[in-house]
Amino acid sequence: MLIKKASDISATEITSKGLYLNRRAFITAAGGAGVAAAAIAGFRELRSPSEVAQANAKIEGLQKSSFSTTETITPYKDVTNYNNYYEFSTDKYEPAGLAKNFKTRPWTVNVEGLVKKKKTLDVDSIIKLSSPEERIYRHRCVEGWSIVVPWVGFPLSELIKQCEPLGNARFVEFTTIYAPNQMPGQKIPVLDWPYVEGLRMDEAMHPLALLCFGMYGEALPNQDGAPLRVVLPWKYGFKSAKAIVKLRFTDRQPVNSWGKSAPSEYGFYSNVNPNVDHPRWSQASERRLGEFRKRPTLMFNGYDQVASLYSGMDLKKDF
Ligand SMILES: Nc1nc2c(c(=O)[nH]1)N[C@H]1C(S)=C(S)[C@@H](COP(=O)(O)O)O[C@H]1N2
Ligand SMILES: [Mo]
Repeated sequence: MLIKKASDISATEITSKGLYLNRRAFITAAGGAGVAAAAIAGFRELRSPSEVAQANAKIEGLQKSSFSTTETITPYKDVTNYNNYYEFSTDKYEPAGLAKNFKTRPWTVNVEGLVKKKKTLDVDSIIKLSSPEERIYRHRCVEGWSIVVPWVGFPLSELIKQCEPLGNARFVEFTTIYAPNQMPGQKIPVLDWPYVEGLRMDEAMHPLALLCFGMYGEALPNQDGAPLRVVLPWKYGFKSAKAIVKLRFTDRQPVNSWGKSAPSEYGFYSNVNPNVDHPRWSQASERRLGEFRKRPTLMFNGYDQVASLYSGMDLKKDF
């Protein structure tokens, strides 16, 4: 992963935050009391799958989450124009343009490995499994920048339960689509494609782990991982794989793409940890997109709820 200069990141926070607030006002006005009532009753009011497939389609009936931070949300413009998505490009400004025509429908997700029954799920049936929530999470990239994003999705555990993993499944592995004709970065061997990530089962089942298909009240933009990604706010960003086509349950720790390419730099756990530096840079502080000052990085990115998952582990060794 490359390091960007501070001057590479724009800082037009005020304008874009206004834009975000307007979006919110629009969503509320459009939804009205019906949506609020539906949210209370626990119904989801997603639009039809074909509409959700369209970038910028509004997702209605969003439930608020007690896991959300109240910190200032990063401007939509920054979150959608500064992306790590090596399948498209190693230049963070390029995925927004290069992913414009990426095909996210039809889309299926294969469920393999240690499960009761292997199956193929359509992404739109996955999206309908549970009520969509808005989760405003901090997200910390291993390279030292952070963002605050109102993701849309539901707990990853809901999907895992549907997969019916066997008792000996200890890990879940996520694989991203391999489509070099659509993803120019996959023609370059920067990583061993397709992109693979993994979690221990108890991490994947933790209520903070989000299966994500939207952001800012809308369907996920292609450059942010449409149609389906995971979001793991206590881990460095690269653990949150985009454009997932496969879930494989296994009894062995998966070999993830970044760990394979540079094992001394990117560990399997990759929990945000200000006390364990990357071999080439400090992880003690971070810069939020849209800001100039540095802020201290927090253990588990401030998500202390996950600490018990790692009790008894040496997080300097299992970094
Ligand atoms: N398939 C895939 N998923 C990926 C990546 C990638 O290159 N390919 N980059 C990761 C990294 S390093 C980060 S920081 C986040 C960035 O997510 P965002 O662009 O939505 O902010 O996506 C992660 N998921
Ligand atoms: Mo990252």
